[in-house]
Amino acid sequence: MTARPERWDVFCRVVDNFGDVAVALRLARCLAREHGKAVRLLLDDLTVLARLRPEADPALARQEIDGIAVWRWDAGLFEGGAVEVADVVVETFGCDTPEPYVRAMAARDPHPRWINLEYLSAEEWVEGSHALPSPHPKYAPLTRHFFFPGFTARTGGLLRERDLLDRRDAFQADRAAQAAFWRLLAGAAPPEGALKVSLFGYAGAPYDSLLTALTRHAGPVWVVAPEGVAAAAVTAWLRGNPAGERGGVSAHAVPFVDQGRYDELLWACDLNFVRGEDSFVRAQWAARPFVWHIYPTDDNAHWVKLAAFLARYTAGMDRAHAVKVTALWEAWNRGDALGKAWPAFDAALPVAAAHAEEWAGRLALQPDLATQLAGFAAGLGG
Ligand code: TRH
Repeated sequence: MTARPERWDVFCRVVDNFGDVAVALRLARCLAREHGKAVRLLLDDLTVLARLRPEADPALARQEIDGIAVWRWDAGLFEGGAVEVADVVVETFGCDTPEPYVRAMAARDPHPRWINLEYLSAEEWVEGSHALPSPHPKYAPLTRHFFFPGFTARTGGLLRERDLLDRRDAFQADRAAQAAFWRLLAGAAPPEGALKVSLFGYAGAPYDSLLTALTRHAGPVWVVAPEGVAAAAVTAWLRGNPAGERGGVSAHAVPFVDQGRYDELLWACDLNFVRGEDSFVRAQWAARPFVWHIYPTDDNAHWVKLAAFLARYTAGMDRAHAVKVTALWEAWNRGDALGKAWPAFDAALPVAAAHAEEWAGRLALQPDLATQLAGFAAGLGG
């Protein structure tokens, strides 16, 4: 008789925006599809899921998406009744597993393995904290382990579907597929030789200054901004039109696309402006130059995180180009005018493009996060 698949519960509480759900959904999908786990994803807000996966119905308390069970994590979901806990419990971004569920974990023998998946950071201290145990103060010896994504061998790696890079390479080599993608998304294909740019960021980025600076690019520019802050900025720059042309820049505010299409957008562009955590990682797998708008935090800790990633990312570049990339990223995150930083960055794009490919190739040498997490859980026994 074949053993039943190992049961994993992944908890995710939506803090803000899309990334928390995006990461949890991607992880759950990899664990189910690539590691044969029976995964239940518990989300406190299904509206974000429905944006990323339009076939999800935010009204349903339970549904199946991409081969995983998705439950709405309502308050009291685990109150007053037998709670069936999983073999492995993953709480994402410190979302705190519900107390009745923790009690049931402590009562089960053997205890489920319990892992907290942390936010991604390139800071040095992450390596020293990755995989550390923390016995529960009330239910010890029940123990939670901290699992950190990251860019080095002493971290948990990055989410990367097994077929992602092959699908990327096939799409980037297929001009017909790209033309079809552009026609579907923007109603037309970019002009031959255009610099193709995708825009996704937070309020406060200097979108208007970027679009105006792009009119100075030597050759046509094609800009696409999915629905949100960037799309509103494009429409404002086009004086109220969602699509149009100014100074050699053809700009398009387009609908928000599903996660699969968003990867294709990143693969089809020559330069991607991204934000948060998931699009930030997806842009790195696209192996194209990118600019990261980091999620700003009130304590300004995001500047330390930005600098830490830039230090790692530019370490392999010659200093002159590293300075230009850093200057544009910092200006973008500060909301500064780009009149000076953009031309220098533009001139460095060919070098940045080669570097982006080398960086993606280097990252791909690491085992992916789902594989490392499954291996880590197996190593915890139980
Ligand atoms: O939406 P975000 O700003 O989410 C952020 C991050 O998760 C950050 O770590 C967290 O601290 C903060 O929320 C609270 O950025 P992120 O992480 O890039 O998630 C956006 C997701 O949306 C990503 O998976 C890409 C996807 N996306 C689409 O699927 N279609 C689209 O059209 C666009 C623009 C994005």
